[in-house]
Amino acid sequence: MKRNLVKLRLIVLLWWATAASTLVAAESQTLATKQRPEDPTIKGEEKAVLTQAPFVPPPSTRQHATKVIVHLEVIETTRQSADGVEYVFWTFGGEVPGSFIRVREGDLVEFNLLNHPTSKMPHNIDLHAVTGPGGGATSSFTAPGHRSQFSFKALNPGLYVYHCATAPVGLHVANGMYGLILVEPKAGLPRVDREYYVMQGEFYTEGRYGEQGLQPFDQRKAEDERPSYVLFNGAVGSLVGDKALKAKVGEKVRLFVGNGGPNLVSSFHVIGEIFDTVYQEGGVLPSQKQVQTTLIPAGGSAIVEFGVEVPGTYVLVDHSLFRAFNKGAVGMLKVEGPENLMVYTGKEVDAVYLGSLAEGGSAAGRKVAELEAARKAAMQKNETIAGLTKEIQIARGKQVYLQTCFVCHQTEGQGIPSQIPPLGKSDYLMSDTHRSIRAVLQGLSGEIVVSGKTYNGTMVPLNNLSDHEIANVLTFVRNSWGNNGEAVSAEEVKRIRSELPKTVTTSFE
Ligand code: HEC
Ligand SMILES: [Cu+2]
Repeated sequence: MKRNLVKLRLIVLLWWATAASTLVAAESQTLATKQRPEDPTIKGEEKAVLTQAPFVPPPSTRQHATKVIVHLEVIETTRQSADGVEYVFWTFGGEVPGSFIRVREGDLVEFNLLNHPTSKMPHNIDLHAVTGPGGGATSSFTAPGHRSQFSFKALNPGLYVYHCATAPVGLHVANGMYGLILVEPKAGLPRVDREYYVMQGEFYTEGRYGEQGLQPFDQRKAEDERPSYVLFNGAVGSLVGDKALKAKVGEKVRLFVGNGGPNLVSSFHVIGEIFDTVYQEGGVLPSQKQVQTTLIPAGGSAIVEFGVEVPGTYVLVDHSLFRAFNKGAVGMLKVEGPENLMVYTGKEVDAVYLGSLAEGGSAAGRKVAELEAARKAAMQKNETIAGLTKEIQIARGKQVYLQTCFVCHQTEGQGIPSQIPPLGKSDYLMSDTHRSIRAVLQGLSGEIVVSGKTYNGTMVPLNNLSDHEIANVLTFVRNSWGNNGEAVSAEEVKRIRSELPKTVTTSFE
């Protein structure tokens, strides 16, 4: 395996060494022989404003075409794709997705592709907005430490994907080499209050979702189209918590949504919203109104617009739901503002309907308590280790919380009055660790009293979470929003899981 890699590197090195020398030679030739004829429609020039997702450059106020100079740098970089999970991303502009480029129909785009000297691979760019062979790919093949330049006229307005097209193309795209370029129609797009950039892409790693450490690319999984991650903007949690998209009640939001693939088609949906307008496949005609879910092909895009009338958290998903809840394709839009009861009342009636799922066994609970006490005593002897482990668990647990629990218990653990109990300052949570582990493993229903208030709802079992995930998320909630408690260990969770009645645990696995 290692030896093969070395061999591959050598071949690649040789390949770009030759490619680079041809390029240098080609450049002097190109400069000598190819002269772009004067274009009377182009007035002046400007440097393109590039932004990283989720941000979008401002619309142009120009009434004429100009020469827009783009400098896009390719950087190969190791980054977190999820908490504790690293991946070597190949990027346009240092991030996944690549920088957003915005030009106007009729502009002359002078495109400069720079490949950072620390890169190991040559790269190029195929912009779907280009009319010309390879969308620019053939003119932009660039060895590490080199720059290529070519120019194109943005003839067709629309929202276009760009991506690397260097062989093996699938690998370059799978490593994150894609982004969006908007060629705005001459008349511009209708005015909105907020514009954001969201791009989906899937990742194929040797480890399963969440497996810690630096994860190598898995060619076999890529061929079989079995990704371990399906992500918005290149990382699990890139659009949740304090990184969520923001808007205010009454505003109009426009999302420029792309799909880098390399394989999957996205069923893009915002939970709790209806797209007032969709520009299907990134074209410039508002092609459909009142859409729930829009398909975005691999290597394609869509523009969606909607007004936000009701405050709250709206969740962006790929509605192929296991991708959302098990592979990372979740983002959030947080809308602030006054309640709007005319449009949405919140829950009005909460009557018991579901049969109750009993709480966990009691004899088993006692035995666990004894073992637990012994373990805790042993652990407390080494405080530094205990403290550090806890910090790490809290950080990891936050990720689990923001993916699994926040939908009900809300982002700040505040719950929903008379429906979902709070986790912040919850005596129910803090007084009995084992009970809270069982709550997650088995679910919880029937009347409970949390900090003096009675709740009678149903929490579904969440035993698809691993022992580590449950331990971490409980450690996080037991140490957030005013809570201050001991860490919960994966061993504790494992033990309790193994002692639960089998009928409950297995039916959800
Ligand atoms: C589908 C909604 C839902 C999800 C998701 C959910 N819960 Fe709950 N949770 C509830 C409801 C409802 C109750 C109250 C049950 C009752 O009334 O008997 C509850 C109760 C609890 C309690 C005990 C009461 C308290 O406030 O201390 C804990 C602890 C808890 N949940 C933790 C979690 C954790 C941790 C997660 C994520 C791993 C989670 N819940 C995910 C709905 C949910
Ligand atoms: Cu590339």
